[in-house]
Order: sequence, then C-alpha cells, then structure tokens
Amino acid sequence: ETADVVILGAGPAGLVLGNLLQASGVDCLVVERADAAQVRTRARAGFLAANTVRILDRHGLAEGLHRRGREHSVCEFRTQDGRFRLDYGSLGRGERHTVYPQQELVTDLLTHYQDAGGRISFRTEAVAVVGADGSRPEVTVRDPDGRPSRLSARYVAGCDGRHGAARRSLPPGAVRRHHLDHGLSWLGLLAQAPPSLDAVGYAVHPGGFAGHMARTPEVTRYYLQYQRGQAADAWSEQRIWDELALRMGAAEYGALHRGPIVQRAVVDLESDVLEPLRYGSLLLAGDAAALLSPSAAKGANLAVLEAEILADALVDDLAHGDARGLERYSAQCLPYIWRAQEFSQWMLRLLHGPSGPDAESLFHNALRRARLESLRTSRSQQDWFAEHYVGV
Ligand code: RFL
Repeated sequence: ETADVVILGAGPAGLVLGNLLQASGVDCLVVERADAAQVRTRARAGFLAANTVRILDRHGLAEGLHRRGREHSVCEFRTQDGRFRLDYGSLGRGERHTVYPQQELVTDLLTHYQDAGGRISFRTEAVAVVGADGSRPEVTVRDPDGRPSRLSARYVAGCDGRHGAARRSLPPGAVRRHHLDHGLSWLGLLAQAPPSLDAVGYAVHPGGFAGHMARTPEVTRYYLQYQRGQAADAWSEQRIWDELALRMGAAEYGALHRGPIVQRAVVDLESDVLEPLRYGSLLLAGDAAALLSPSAAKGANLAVLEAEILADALVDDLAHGDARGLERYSAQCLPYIWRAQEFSQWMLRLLHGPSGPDAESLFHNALRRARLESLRTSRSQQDWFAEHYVGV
C-alpha cells in the first residue's frame, strides 16, 4: 500500500493531522496499533486550552466539544497556610479551559475523518520507519494477523507517542533528546463519582501532592503523589480515599464524593524534547515529539497545535511544491514546546517539595511557601499564571 503521508498513531496529534490533510485533498493513511474501541475509550487528558478550541473550530472539528464540553475557569490551592482560589478566567488574557475528555475528542476526530473518507488501519502496528533519510520512506508494519508488510510514503508523520516506532527508528545521533526525570511519580485515578469541588484542586501537603480535576458529572480524575516504583494496586480504595481526604483537607473544607476507582495508573514524571522534530522525511508531533509532565495539562494541547502547523507545511509541499514550511516546522514548534515545559516545571515545583528534615529540604519548602504566597497575593503573578495555565 502507499500514501503520500503515512501517519503513525490515532491519538489527538495523528487524527487532527489526518483530518486536515484529508480536507486539503492530500492522500494519507493512519496506522494504529490499537483497535477502534480502545482508541475511542482511552481516558487521559481533559483540559483543552482556548487556543486548542480555536484550532479545532477553524477546521470544523469542535462541534462535539461545544455541545458536551464544559467551560472551566477556577482553580483552588490548599496548603497548610489555608486555601485560596484563582478565577483564572478573569485574569491574564481572560481565557478558560473547556473540559472535554480526551477519548471523546478522539472519537469525534475519528468519526469526522472516516466520514470524510479518511483511511485508517486499526490493529496494525508500525514496527519501523526505514529510509527516512531519502525521499521514499517506508513503514514496516504488522497487520492484525501478525503478517509483516510495507507501506511506502513521501512523508511519515510520527504521532505514535513516546514509545512509538517513530522514536525508535531515529538513528543514534540524528536527533538530540533533552531529557529530565523529575524523580516523582503520581498515581492517576479515575473515580466513578461526581467532582468534589467546582474547581481544579491542588493540595500541597507534607504527605505529598494531591490533585482533583473534573471530567464529567459522573467521573472525576484525582492524582496522588506516590512512591516511585510502587505498584498501582498497592493501595486499597479505602486507603486511596483516606489519603486524598487527608491531603485535600476534607475535614476542614468538605468531604470528597467517594465512589469506585475505575482506573488507576502510575505516571512517572518525566519530560523530554526531541530536537529537531524532523529526520529527513520523518516528522514528529505530539508525545512523540515531546513529553510533558502532566502537572500543567499541556500534552494534548501541544499535540493539536503541532498537528495544525505540520498539516499546513505538508499541504504546502505536496499540493504546491513549497517545502519551506517543512523546513521551518521544527523551529516553529520548539518555542511553544519549551514554554510549555517551563510552565509545567514551575507547576511541579509549586506542587511538590522535598520531604526530608534536612536543611536543604527545609529551605526548598520555605521557597515553595513563598511562591504560593506570592501567587495568592500578587495580581501580576496571578495574571502571569493565568496566561500560561490556559495558554499554549
Ligand atoms: P497518544 O494519544 O498517545 O496517541 C498515540 C497513538 O499511537 C498509537 N501507537 C501506535 N500505532 C501504531 N504503531 C505503533 N508502533 C504505535 N505505538 C503507539 C497508540 O495506540 C495511540 O493511539 O499521543 P498524541 O496524539 O501525541 O497525544 C498526546 C496526548 O495523548 C498526551 O499528551 C496527553 O494525554 C497527556 N495528558 C494530558 N494532556 C493535556 O493536555 N491535559 C491533561 O489534562 C492531560 N492529562 C495526560 C493526562 C496523560 C496521561 N497519561 C496516561 C500519560 C493524564 C494522564 C493520566
């Protein structure tokens, strides 16, 4: 089989790219390892930035999120010094989040793509990209029966995440990987329970960070800072709820709405950026291009932004013979990625402190307290926060 653009991965990056290419008449094929049902139900992100919604609007891909998503604009910090709220929707640029579960966005994108005649092969795993240094790259794949075959393309878009075939196919030294392991882990939870507060909740507690994020009226995401290496099922549901209640100050601020934990996964907090985001005819977008710690909810938003930039560049080249957009692609995306990394890192340091009783830990914790205090009291700090929190 052949296509002008073979897209690896049907996540937000791959499906936005597929939709935009399809709408411009560029011949493309999406190759996805999982089956369609898995793609439609994988719960992950949920907070879409205003710019992400503008991009999806521009291409007629936002109908579902306008119908079923909910606007969100308040976050609450809970610390040993008390709690405070930031109505970030009326600070900074006055932008809000749209809360829309990622699997619903992916489902909308997939439906739209297939209705427009877009081609996608599910249960087909990309094994490697070969010949990316030339003008006729190929993707070796294993079809649903495990049979190997080859797809040839003019360009391959690596949208297959951090463990995908695109990253694995980069020859040593071709691309630089900037990498930071934050040494922290979160237990990410989905609870079958309504949200416990009408805000994003960030609890900074001596026992560790805890987070609360609305998803739908029936399902809420929580995070608990968790010991690195500990199995996801090490804690009972009772222990999880008790720990969430403790760190979030439920005794003082109101009980949490408890319910069955329907999903749990350990996330080791790591960040990386590949530079450049291109190796010959292989282009990277989304988590394949850069991994962000989930502290500031930037990953899915960057994926959509990069997919739009990449689609424009590919259309310019394939439909109009103008390769300048592709030459600029990496340099155009990297400043957005690094700014998102910087803010995510700032959030991480706001939310976590070293736990030891040694002088250095105490110093860092005092700094963190000062940082929170300045966020609570300084209008210019709040404007800065709001601008970066909702922006990409
Ligand atoms: P995805 O969504 O991981 O999609 C990649 C797709 O590629 C497929 N694949 C392959 N297909 C063929 N051959 C192979 N060899 C393949 N290897 C992989 C996979 O099956 C999959 O379908 O990447 P994409 O499109 O780059 O999108 C990135 C986002 O999904 C990611 O950044 C966010 O989910 C990160 N993230 C969050 N981002 C936000 O903006 N806001 C949030 O609130 C937020 N919360 C989160 C998150 C990520 C989380 N996890 C699980 C890492 C919460 C969590 C718990």
